[in-house]
Amino acid sequence: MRALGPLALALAAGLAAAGPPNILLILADDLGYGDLGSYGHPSSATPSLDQLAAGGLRFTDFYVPVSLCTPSRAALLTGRLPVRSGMYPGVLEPRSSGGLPLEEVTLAEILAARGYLTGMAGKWHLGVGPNGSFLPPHQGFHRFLGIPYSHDQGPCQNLTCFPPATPCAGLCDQGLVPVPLLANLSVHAQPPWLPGLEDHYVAFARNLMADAKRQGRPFFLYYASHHTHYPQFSGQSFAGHSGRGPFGDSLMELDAAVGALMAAVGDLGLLRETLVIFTADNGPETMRMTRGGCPGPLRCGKGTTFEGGVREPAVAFWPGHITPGVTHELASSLDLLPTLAALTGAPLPNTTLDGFNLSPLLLGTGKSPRQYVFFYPPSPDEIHGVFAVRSRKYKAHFFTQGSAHSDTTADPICHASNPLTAHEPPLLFDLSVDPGENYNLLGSGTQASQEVLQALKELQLLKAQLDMTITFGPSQMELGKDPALEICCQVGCSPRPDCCHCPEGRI
Ligand code: CSN
Ligand code: MG
Repeated sequence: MRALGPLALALAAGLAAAGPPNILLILADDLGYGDLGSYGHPSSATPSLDQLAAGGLRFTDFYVPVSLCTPSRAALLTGRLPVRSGMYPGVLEPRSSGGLPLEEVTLAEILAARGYLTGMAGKWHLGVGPNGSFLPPHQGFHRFLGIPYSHDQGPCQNLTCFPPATPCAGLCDQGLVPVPLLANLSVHAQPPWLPGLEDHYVAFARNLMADAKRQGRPFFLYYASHHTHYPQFSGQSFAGHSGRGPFGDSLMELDAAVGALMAAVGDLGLLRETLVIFTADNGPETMRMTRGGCPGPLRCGKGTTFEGGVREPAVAFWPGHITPGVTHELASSLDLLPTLAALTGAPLPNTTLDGFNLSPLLLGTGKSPRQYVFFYPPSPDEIHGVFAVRSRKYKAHFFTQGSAHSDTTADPICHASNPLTAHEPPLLFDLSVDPGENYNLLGSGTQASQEVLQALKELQLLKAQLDMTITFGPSQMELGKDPALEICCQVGCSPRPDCCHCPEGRI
């Protein structure tokens, strides 16, 4: 065994004295790589997130494995590629029977086992199931306040935005129950009044942090805001105030929530004992045009395996432990579980993990152990396997497929009209000089260098190895759908779904 240096010893002693850190994991919804001021957006109002970025480690090459909500969130909470847990194809619906299998081990479960008080506020999207059996209270969270799926997965003409009585823009999914706001396993409101939603979440978060401190235990708070998903909404202080339309207003409200959470941590005197991580589930839904996000210089957006779909803003902030700066090291949302397990001393699940422990990178003692990243499409299958692989600066696309979520971008390869296409040889890009994936190094008429041919071999091998060894779990989305599974605040009422209506304050 190598002797620990004085710095490592001091650090270990400090950690031991202070106990494991609180974890505040903040997730935005459908936020693009280019949407934050700190990532170059010219007009976004994101002072709190930018402050977090300036005082923390800001990642330029942080990825999600699938650019869609349900699989991305499953990956974040389990450290496993979502095909393993059956989180495909597409997303879970309000009437889906399936969900994140209970035998999957979540971040909340390992931290609860380590003595943490665990809570989640916001969008779940990992299943409801019979009797709510897949909801957060059954997946390691002691407390839950949130909506079990996207707020457009219901008739959103029933949702009011600001000013009061103004319908939110959009029609969303018709014929379903209004979206429920749950407190643990009970309906708090159906639908909730959206302009007041973020305030509820922040109040829940404050209580959780204060209670944990009072109980002398660390907290794990998973704060999964609905911002900036379509249809955008925001409270009185934000609607019309951002200078970037309803999308900017919702981002501004998210930013203010981040500011309020950080203020709460500060008021409790816990800034140096709290690791804050911010990222998002998938890239922007450009089909919404000004109501979708911005991928910055990256190609395509949500629903694709191009960079705009899978590369996300990410910041790790922990004063006194993480040195402020910018890192170009490879990282993935899959890495959170093993990293947080290492930083907190929580037990690792006894299962195949796809994440790496990034704690050396965070603490400044080493590089990222991650050398490659795999990308699956929203509808993966074992025949095609992985669609794209990045290894160091090179990325190969073996298959591409457009997505309606990425419609209306200038580039037709992003659109739903672009069918599943095999590329042999793959499209190969050098992301260090071509993050927009515009110049195929294996295109006809392009003379590939030895280095590029070597990278090609390596990427082909990575794909072949993963495809050969990975086991797809049974699809949870194909377990069936039953309207009776839709959550209803009025048990036994009729006619459904409209009778499932319990506005805030009335129940
Ligand atoms: S997502 O967005 O949940 O953030 O991925 O709200 O792919 O069919 C995606 N979809 C509703 C959505 C449907 C969503 C889908
Ligand atoms: Mg999403």
